Amino acid sequence: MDLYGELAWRGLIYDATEGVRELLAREKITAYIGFDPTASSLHVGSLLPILALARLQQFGHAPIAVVGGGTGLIGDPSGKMSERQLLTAEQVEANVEGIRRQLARFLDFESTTAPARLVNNAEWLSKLSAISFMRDVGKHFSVNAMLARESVKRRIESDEGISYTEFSYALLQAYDYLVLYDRFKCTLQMGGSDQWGNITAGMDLIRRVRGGKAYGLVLPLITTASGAKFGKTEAGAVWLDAQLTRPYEFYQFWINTDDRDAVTYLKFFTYLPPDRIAELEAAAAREPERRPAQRELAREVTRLVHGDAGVREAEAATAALFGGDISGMSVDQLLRVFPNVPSWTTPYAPEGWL
Ligand code: 545
Repeated sequence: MDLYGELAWRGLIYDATEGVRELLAREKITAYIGFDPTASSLHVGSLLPILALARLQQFGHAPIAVVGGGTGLIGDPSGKMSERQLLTAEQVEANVEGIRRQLARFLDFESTTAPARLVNNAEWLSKLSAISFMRDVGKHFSVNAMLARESVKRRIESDEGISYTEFSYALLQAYDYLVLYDRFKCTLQMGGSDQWGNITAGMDLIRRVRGGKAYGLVLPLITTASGAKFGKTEAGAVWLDAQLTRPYEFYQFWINTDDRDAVTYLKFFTYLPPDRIAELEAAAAREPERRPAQRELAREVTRLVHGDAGVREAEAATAALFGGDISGMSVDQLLRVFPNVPSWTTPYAPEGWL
């Protein structure tokens, strides 16, 4: 199987521009995905694109992760119902560091054949002058076509409208693609399906100013069988940062996957091969009450994000809590593992005291 076959089997191809399949079969390419530093950590929703970069590398292609230190100062309107609050430069800078560190975990920078790269678009965007941006980038875009874009149209029809700042966002992302095309011969941009318009804007720019051919591929946005928003619990978003979401909570999030979603998520979020996933699917059909698919899912994703130590911590805590025996755990361990487990305090009453 080549990369395209692998992604297709996993259900990861929502849409792709003409010729992507042939491109991936024909040559080893360089491809990128961007992440805006809207928070100090990535969350489980970002795992799909992160793993897409890692899978790309496993098939011998070179991945670039772009941290949007520049675009994060502007704010992408794609898929957003209302205008974003601008982040301060300090917030963005702090968030860039957190996200950089997390992305680095999933990529191999030492590979001799297809090393990964991690770049910050502030490097070039912050140097771009307004005049050259309008002349060299803006001139290639038709406002008429931009107004017709779904994410822009929706906002124009709403009472709030859209600022010129967010309206211009797609041009910055398009310019990024051009820079990466020039510097690294990057010819594929991926992202969630909300990024389609931004990605095709970059392809168009590359064609107009370099006469070059670039491609796009978008992943599905993750849905749940119950209709609830993926990646949220009552405690809020499920973060990749162990300080924000403990490995135990992270593990439990995956254990709680709906039976109807478990196999889909094994394909989305793990590197397990088709035969292993087929086994788990059969086991789940035989004895759904044991949740074999969810257990393996939880173990695999927790290992990817928090390592073997994270899996051990999560499984020990799960056994203690659900097995009913926490007597072997120290107060410190309990507090570390269960900060968000419902709890109450009660005065100490030794046995026979009342
Ligand atoms: C910036 C510069 C580029 C190319 C892309 C970007 C970012 C892009 C964007 N992407 C989303 C995002 O969310 C913030 C959370 C991450 C900390 O806004 N304009 O940055 C998400 N992206 C991953 C997927 C996405 C997308 O990071 O593409 O679809 C979610 O699955 O929403 O040159």
